[in-house]
Amino acid sequence: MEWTSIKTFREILLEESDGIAKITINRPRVRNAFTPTTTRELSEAFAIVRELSRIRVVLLTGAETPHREGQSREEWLREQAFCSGGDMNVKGRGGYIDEEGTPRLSVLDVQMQIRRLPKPVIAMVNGFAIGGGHVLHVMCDLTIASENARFGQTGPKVGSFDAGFGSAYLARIVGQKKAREIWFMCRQYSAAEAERMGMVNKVVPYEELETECVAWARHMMELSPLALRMIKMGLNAELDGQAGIQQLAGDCTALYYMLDEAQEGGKAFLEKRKPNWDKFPLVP
Ligand code: 2NE
Repeated sequence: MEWTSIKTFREILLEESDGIAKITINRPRVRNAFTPTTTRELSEAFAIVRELSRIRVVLLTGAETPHREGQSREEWLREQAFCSGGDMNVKGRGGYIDEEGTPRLSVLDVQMQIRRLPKPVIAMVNGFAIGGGHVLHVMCDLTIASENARFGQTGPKVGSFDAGFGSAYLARIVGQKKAREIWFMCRQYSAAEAERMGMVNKVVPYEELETECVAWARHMMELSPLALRMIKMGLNAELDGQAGIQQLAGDCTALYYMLDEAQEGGKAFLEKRKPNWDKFPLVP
């Protein structure tokens, strides 16, 4: 794939190719851990891809570490990361400290953006998906992982936790017992184990990861975008209570506005007459 930059950031890359956007967390020296700068940039990137109608599917991934001299391929593969969660260097009281000294947990906003993005998001998990990085993959609609990927939570080991989507939604995917095991034991799981648990859709060799994700994206791009959007919001609504219903209902309102019946109401108001609903008989 030839990727073209959409916008330059400090800690992420935002690129596109043929209707697919790729967002890459670009801090490989720390296994792509995120700072408040990373999450602010991720939020901006997700806002940009939401607005761009030519973008139909989004990939989220982590940057590769450079190959070091004398390092075997296996050693290099073991270093790769999707995201290792919050950057412990800036974890302070009340959150991750931004450059102005304000503590933030702004990755929660990124999680919501992924959940509400009206387009499919694929987590392209190329290595460690740990802590808050694990939650990011859980939030994505689909996860495709390379064989070297490792999954797990560390929160209770390092003085943190995500009892929101990171636990509750995880439990909807892997079941309560497994979700409790993942959080209570803080172990790591292989890509094959993650696939067996149902939190990974497909596992492929490292070299094939991007090609596979692009193939899935292209397949979805042959389907009705509005149908995919409504299915995503319906699946969310079942779990998200009134906030989920609000999102699904908002999309239904947008669809309703596309009908002549909805136009008639507004027109009648402006023309100071009674609306004529008889023109729009209800189907059974
Ligand atoms: C990811 C993992 C398992 C990789 O292990 P390994 O052995 O391959 O690498 P190593 O040597 O641990 O890491 C390489 C370099 O990256 C840094 C390390 O400190 C190390 O730096 P140097 O010694 O080379 O200078 N690094 C890795 N992860 C980092 C991180 N998250 N922050 C800062 N530096 C990091 C292993 O590295 C690991 O377990 N990492 C920590 C994962 C973790 O605990 N993340 C935070 C969880 S809490 C969270 O994300 C969160 C939340 O729970 C709720 C809300 C928001 C966030």
